[in-house]
Amino acid sequence: MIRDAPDATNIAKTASVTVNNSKPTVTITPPSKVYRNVAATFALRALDSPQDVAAGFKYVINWGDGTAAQTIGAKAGNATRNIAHTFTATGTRTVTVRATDRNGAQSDPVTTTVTVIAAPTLQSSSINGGAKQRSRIMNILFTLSQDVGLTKGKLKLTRGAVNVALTNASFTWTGGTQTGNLGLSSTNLVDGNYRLAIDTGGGVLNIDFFRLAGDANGDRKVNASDLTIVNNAFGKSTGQAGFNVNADLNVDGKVDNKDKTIVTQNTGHTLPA
Ligand SMILES: [Ca+2]
Ligand SMILES: [Ca+2]
Ligand SMILES: [Ca+2]
Repeated sequence: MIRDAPDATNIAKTASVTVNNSKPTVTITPPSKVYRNVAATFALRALDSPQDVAAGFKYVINWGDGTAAQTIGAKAGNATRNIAHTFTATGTRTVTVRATDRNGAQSDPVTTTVTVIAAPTLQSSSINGGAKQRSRIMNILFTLSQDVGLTKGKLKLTRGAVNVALTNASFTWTGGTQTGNLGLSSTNLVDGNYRLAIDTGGGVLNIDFFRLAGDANGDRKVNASDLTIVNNAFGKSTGQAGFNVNADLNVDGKVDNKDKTIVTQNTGHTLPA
C-alpha cells in the first residue's frame, strides 16, 4: 500500500491578521488673545482614518491652570470641536490635549502655550468733547486700556430695547492711543437714554449717555436755566468771545434763534435716568 505523503494543503494552518488601528494625531488652536475671566474658545481637531474621523473623538484637555482635566465625549460627525475655557488668572499657561478614537487608540499629547492677559477696560469717555449740552450728540470719544483693533461692527447702540443703526455713523480707531471716535452727527437720535456697547473681544464695555433736545446744561430738564445759557451767548459764533458750545444746541457754530427755538419748543421736557 502506498501512502502518499501528507499533502501540505491538509495541514491545518493558522494565520493571524492584525487590524492596524492607527492612533489619531491631534491639534489645538488657541484664540489670538486670551483674557482673564473671559471665555476663550480653542479649536480641537484630530486626524485619523475616515471611519474614525466620522465617529468623532474623545478629547481630554488639561488647561494647565490647576483645574481638573476636562473630557469631551466623542460626537459623531464632529471631529472638530470648539471648546471654551475661562482662565481666572493672568500668566502663561500650557494647555495639553489628547484625542482618543472609537477603538481606544490615544494620540500623543499636544500642547499649546497661551498668555492670559487682563481684559480691556474703559479708561475714559466723553460726549461732544466734554460739552454739557445733550441737545445734539455729535461724537463719542473713548479710550481703552489696550489696542483691540476695534471696528464699527463691534459697536452696538441701543435706546432701551431699541437698536439704533450706526449705518450713517463714522468710526475711527487709533491703535497707538487705544482711542475710538464714533461720529454721530449724521445719526438721528431722538430723546432718550442710550447705551453704546463696545465688544472688545475680551468682554463688552458700556458707555451710557442721553439725548434731550433743548438741554443746554445736561441736567435732564429743559427749563429757564437752558434758555439763560442760550441768551447769554446769543449772537456769538465759534471763536468769538462769549461763545458757549453748550448754548449752540444744534451745533452749527452759532448761537441764534434756532437754538432759542429748540429750548422754547422743548421747555418742560424731562428725561428720567
Ligand atoms: Ca484610529
Ligand atoms: Ca437743562
Ligand atoms: Ca446753533
